[in-house]
Amino acid sequence: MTDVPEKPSAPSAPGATSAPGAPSVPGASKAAGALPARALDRRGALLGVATAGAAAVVGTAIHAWDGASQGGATGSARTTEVTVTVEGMRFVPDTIDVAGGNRLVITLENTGDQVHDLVLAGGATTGRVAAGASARVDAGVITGPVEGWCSIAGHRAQGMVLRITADGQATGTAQSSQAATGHGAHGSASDGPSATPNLEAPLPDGFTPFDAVLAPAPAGTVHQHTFTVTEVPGAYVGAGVTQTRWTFNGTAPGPVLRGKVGDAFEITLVNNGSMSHSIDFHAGIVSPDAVMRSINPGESLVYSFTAEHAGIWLYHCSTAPMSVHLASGMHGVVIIDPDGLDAVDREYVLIQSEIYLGPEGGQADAAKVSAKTPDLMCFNGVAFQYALQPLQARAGERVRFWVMDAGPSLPTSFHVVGLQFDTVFFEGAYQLGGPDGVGRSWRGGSQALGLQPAQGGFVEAVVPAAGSYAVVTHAFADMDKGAKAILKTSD
Ligand SMILES: [Cu+2]
Repeated sequence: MTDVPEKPSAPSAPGATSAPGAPSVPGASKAAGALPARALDRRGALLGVATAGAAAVVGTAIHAWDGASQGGATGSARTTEVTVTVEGMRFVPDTIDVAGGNRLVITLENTGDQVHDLVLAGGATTGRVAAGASARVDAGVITGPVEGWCSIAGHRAQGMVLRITADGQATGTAQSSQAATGHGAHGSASDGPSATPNLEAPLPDGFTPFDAVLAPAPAGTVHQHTFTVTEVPGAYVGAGVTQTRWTFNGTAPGPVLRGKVGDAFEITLVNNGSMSHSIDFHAGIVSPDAVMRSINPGESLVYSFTAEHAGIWLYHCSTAPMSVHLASGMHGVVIIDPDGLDAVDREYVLIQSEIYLGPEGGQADAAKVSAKTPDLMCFNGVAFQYALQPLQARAGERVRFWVMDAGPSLPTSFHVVGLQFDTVFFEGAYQLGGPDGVGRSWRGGSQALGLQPAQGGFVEAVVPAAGSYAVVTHAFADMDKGAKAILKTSD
C-alpha cells in the first residue's frame, strides 16, 4: 500500500501523482480534518509494520485529491490504492489499514485457481473475477472498520475475509454483514435466514422425481457424454423448499452412467456456471492434475478413463470447498457391472446426500456444511420424494438397490423394513450371494448396508407379499429428515 503525500511538499511516494485541482471527497473533510501533521508519521509507522496475521501491503497510489490545497481548508482526502491477490482460500493481504478519511480503491488480482470476488459491507463489489483476471472496487472513504469477503458460497467460511481498518482501529462497530443481517458468516452478502423445512409438505404440482429406475448398461464399450455445469435456481429439494442447485446437466444428482469392466468413458465437461467447477470420477484411475482441474465459466475439458473395476463409483465436483459443491448437488454415479451379474426383476439406484439449507431459493449454507448439520437428507437429491411418490414392485419379485453415499460428510445404514438381503455387494466384493454363493452354506443374511461417504454397493431381496416397504437409512434422525422411500408392492 502506498499513500500519496499529504502535501505537495512532502516526500513523494513512488508512482504517486498529485492532483490538487481534483475535488475533495464528500464526507471526508471531518475525518481528514482530524489528520494533523502527525498523520504522515503515523502512516509511516503503519506502512512499516505488518501486524500479526497481515501480510505486507503492496500497492501503488495513483491519485491524490487534496482538498486542503484548495484554499487552506482543513479538509483533505487522499486515495489509497491496494492490490489484493489470492492464495488458496485467502486474500493476501487479508488486513488493510488506511489513514482515516482516505478513500480506498482495491484491485483484486485473482492469482488463485478459481473464480472469486470481493464484496464489501455496504455492497460495493468487484463482481466475479475469473482465475488470472483482475478487477477494481472502490471502497469509498474509510473512517472505521469495514469487512469484505468472497461471496461465492463457502469461500467466506473457508477464510476469504478482508478486514479494513482506519488508523489501526480494528474494534468498534464494524460494517459487516453480521451487523447488517444479524447472522453469521454464511455464503453471500444477500443471505437471509435459512428456509424452514416443512417435513409434511406434499410434492409440488408438476414435480417429477429423479428417475430411480436403473436402465441396463448401453451396448458398446465406448461411452461419450457431455456434462454441462449449470447453476439452477428454484430447484425443489423437498420439505417445501427450493434452492439454487449446482448441477451436471441440470439435475442433482447428475446423470447415472453405466457400463462394464473394460469400457472407455470420455466425458466433456463444460462450465456454463458463474464460478469455477470441475469433476472427479472415482470410476477411473488417472493422474488428477489435469483432468480434475477447476475451469472458469465458459471453459471445457475432456476427461477420459477406462473402467478397470466393478462397483458403483461416485463422481463429484472437486473445486474448493468440495463439501459445498457436492452438497449443492454436484455429484452422481458411474455403475460398472461386475462380470456375471444376473438380471433381476427390478433395479433401482439410490444416492444418499445431505442438504444444508440457505434461504428459500438461495444457495447452500456453507457454515452448516462445515458443521455437518444438514436440514434435509435425500435419496437422489430431494427429501422424501419416493416416500410421496413410491417406487414400485410386485410380490415375488427380486429387487436390486444400487446405493451410494454421496455425503458429502455423513454415512448411511441402508435398510428395507420387512426384508432381509440375501445378496450384498460392498465396495467391489460380494459379502453375500453372487456367483460363488457367499453365505449360502450357512444361510447368511443381511439387514443393512453401511456406507461411509463415497462408498457404495448393491443389495438384493425378494419381496414376499404386497405391502408398503419403507426403504430408509437406519440412522433414523437422517431418515426423519428425508432419507426415506417406499417400495409399494402389489400382488
Ligand atoms: Cu463445482
